[in-house]
Amino acid sequence: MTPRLPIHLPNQHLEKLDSDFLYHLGINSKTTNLEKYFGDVKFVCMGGTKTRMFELAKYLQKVLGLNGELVDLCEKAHRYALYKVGPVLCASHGIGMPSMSILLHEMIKLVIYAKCKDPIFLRIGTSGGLGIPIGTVVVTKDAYNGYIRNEHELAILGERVCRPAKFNEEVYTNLLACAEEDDEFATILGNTMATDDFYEGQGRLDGAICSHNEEQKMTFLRKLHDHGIRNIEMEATMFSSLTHHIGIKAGEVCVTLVDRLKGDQVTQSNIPKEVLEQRPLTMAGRFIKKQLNL
Ligand code: R2B
Ligand code: URA
Repeated sequence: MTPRLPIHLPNQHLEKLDSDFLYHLGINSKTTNLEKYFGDVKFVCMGGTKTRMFELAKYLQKVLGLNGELVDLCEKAHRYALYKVGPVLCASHGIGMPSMSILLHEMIKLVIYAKCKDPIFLRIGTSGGLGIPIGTVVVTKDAYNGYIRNEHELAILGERVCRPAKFNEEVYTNLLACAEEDDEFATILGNTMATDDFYEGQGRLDGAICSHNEEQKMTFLRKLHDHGIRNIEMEATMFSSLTHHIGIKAGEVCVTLVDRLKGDQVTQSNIPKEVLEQRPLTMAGRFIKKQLNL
């Protein structure tokens, strides 16, 4: 099959570089044989924390019948953690779009330099739900920014640049199809809002400052619900727009930790956090297994 991924990224300046130092990964494109170490990568999974990505890597070893010591390949750079399990990379991205965008730029360049064939990028995360039971897994269709627009906005050279924030239809359809009848949780397709702030940006009343009231918050949250938004997190617009712009297939699957129509504090659930956090990992495991025809 011919790879869909373009050989050249939409950045002609990269062609003039003799070597590219992926600074936050601590990897040099010239001194590391990227094709040898990463050429077989088919999936790049990203999630907020190092611990969760380690758990994902361990879980994927089980799912794929692989073993061996899991080594953080980016430990020396002291920023993100990166584990490799057969054809899957598991990387932590931190909180929010600035942090994830740095990782994403460097991971995309890494898979391009390594000549990976048509890799799929997934974000496996946590979120706040809107009118759905805590613990529901939301597969994202379209991502909305803090202005309730289906786009990602970025300041470049002092100008406002907006790009569509769309996930790949084939990926979200296949992710959704990974739900199983006897799952203890529901999996739904919905739109996701990504904000640049956990407190005021997500309409919370419990930040260190707040100048809106309960009624204004509820009006805002109901408006989001009317846009088909079922969960709120902090990365989806950047992630979907960057991958869509390049033509990389990407998807996002998140568990909800709170129902924002019922409150702001992430303490409502009597289901342990580890059980909730395992759910999107399970979905990712099933997706990868199916894609590999295992
Ligand atoms: C979900 O959880 C984090 C904030 O607590 C953030 O990274 C996100 O998107
Ligand atoms: N992550 C978020 O960004 N918001 C929530 O409400 C919960 C997790």
